[in-house]
Amino acid sequence: MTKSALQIERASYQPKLPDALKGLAKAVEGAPTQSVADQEEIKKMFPNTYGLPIIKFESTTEKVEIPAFNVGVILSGGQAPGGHNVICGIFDGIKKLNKDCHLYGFLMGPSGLIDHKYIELTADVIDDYRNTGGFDMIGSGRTKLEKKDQFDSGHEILKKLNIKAVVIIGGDDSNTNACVLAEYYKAIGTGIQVIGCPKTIDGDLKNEMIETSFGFDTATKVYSEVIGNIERDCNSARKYWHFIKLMGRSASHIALECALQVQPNICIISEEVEKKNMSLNDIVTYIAGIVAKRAEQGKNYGTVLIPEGLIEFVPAVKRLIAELNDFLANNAEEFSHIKKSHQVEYIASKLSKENAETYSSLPSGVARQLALDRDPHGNVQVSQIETEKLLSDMVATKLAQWKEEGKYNGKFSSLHHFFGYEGRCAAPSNFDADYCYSLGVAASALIVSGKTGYMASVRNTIAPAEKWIAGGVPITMMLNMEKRNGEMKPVIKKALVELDGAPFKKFASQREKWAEETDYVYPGPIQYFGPSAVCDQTTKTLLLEQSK
Ligand code: FBP
Repeated sequence: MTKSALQIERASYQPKLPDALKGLAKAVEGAPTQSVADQEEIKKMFPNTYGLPIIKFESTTEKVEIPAFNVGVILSGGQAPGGHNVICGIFDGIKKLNKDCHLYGFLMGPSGLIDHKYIELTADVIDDYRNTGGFDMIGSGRTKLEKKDQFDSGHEILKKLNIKAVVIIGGDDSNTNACVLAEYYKAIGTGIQVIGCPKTIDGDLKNEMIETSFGFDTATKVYSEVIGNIERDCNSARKYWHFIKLMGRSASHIALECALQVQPNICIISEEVEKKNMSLNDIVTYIAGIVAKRAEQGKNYGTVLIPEGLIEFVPAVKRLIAELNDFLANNAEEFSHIKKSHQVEYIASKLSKENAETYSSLPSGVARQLALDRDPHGNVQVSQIETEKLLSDMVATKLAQWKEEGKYNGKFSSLHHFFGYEGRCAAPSNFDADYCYSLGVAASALIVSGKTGYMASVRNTIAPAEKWIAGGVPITMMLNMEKRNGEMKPVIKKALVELDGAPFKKFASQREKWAEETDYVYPGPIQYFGPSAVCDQTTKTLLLEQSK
């Protein structure tokens, strides 16, 4: 493998660990837990893994002989910076307990477990990937682990490789699957443990016990760097409005974090759009209003941040998507025979009157995109919907109308960007490198403590790493019932932006000033070497949320 100078230097970076994980750790159990909602139903579905206590690790000097054991690991879903360090943490964690332990990586996501595709992760492999971005060590995939025959096929290979525990590194959907698998393996008495790890750049896998998902820190730093560069270009040329869509699926955490970092003229937050029951036209009027105001000051330029899931949060579109999801789930066979050119018309003819009207009012490109295949977890593939173009076209039309009415006399020229894939495989920031490595070591400690159905957790993350609190949280604690592919299912509750939370409040208190003045901030690239104040800073979201 040919390596860049940064990769070579970075390979020797020793991630920081919480004190409790530096030597030997013992698991201290807290009080029993409950799911966030639908307790009775979830308890019934998870009789073996419901109500487990929270685990906190404390360092111990008590040395116990641990017989060698084997572990399997899976990377699941979208890439997020730091995934390799979780695997390195698991490897170092189990080798510290017994040097004869082995680690196996299942290839290309959960399908590797089902299809028995794996490699052994030896020290040579691991050392090549320390502190690197990407998931290319073993690849990732979005196969949904949900059926008994998949679990049984997985069990066969786990038994054959004498694997004691499997670690699933994934987002809310993948950790939901980890929970279901843990319950199944416990129920049939396999003795195989399943541990989850909180991954996703989207930042929407968080709750009282999981402060942040890994990858959010690095990805938002990469996006903020490039948005900052665009802002500087914008403020130099002074002739374009830049419409920038940002990844993040449903939640607007990425857009909000970037807004806090770069202070754009406009940032739309989907959760606010929903709360205020805004229509697409209301959003367009809001943006056009700011464009017009800046034009009065001779500023025919600016930056607009748009979360990729926005369209799903416009209440009328949300109602439409809910009906569309049910319709597509129940009529997949019939729909597959409809010619592409007739699909929009066909769908409109099957929907309720209100939703058919909303559907027909959407530009045909967006209407077609909403009818596209869902991902294996039933999600609309929002990264493929070009909201940034849709909005800038609608703003241009509105401004042209205002011009005719004599309400606006500026120039409007727009450029479009979509930042998402650019940030998912970046070399992890110090925060993500440390956090991920700690999660991996915590996962190995959960395994040796005999736990299953737990997500590795590291808390107190705005303190220096040695003061971080490592442990495990029962995944059933995060579950609630939601409709997926037309059926009610137990799933991890997605964390959306809270409008009464500190990050949104901070943004809301500043946005009018940022809209009219030009007060851009240029964060620059992630720094891997240098003063801690520059290299170890975490996200503004985490700082604001945790500095209560
Ligand atoms: P995860 O939820 O699996 O972490 O994926 C995050 C994400 O990057 C979303 O922000 C985006 O909408 C989606 O993946 C894109 O999916 P794909 O990689 O399949 O194109």
